[in-house]
Amino acid sequence: MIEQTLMLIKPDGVRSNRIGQVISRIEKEGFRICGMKMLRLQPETAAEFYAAHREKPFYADLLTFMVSDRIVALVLEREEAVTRLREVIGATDPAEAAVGTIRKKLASNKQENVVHASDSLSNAQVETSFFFSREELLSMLKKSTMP
Ligand code: FUP
Repeated sequence: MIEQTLMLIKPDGVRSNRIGQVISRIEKEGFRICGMKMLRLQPETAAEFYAAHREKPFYADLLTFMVSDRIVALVLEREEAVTRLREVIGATDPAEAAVGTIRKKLASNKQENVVHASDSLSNAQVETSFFFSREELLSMLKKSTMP
């Protein structure tokens, strides 16, 4: 099934000039970029985005990191996009990530791990709405039906 998913290039990826490298890799993997924007997360937005981790010991540090610089948000489309993007980015901890994955190649540690990718289709929809308006989402859907 053709799906759309959300990817973030995190502050460490932006700071280390890896935006192009990450985008080049995902394009080579057959993802089509439906939407893309650079922004700096507001603390309240970061807190909501990672609300599922509120009780975790790393939560406060994670929020500080996520607002420390700009991020790039992308909506990506392809067959089985959610599962395939998770495979391409690799495990949370770069030490455990498979060879050839983005995190294995570029991530520093479990927190500064370059990219985020939605872990389910329903989360992809919720997470996309953090960054893209209804009008932007509609224009992405229209484009996706074009040849
Ligand atoms: P992932 O889905 O691979 O991004 O990983 P999780 O949903 O488990 O974690 C979300 C984010 O929490 C990670 F991207 C980075 C951060 N994290 C830490 O900072 N420390 C940890 O020990 C685990 C996760």
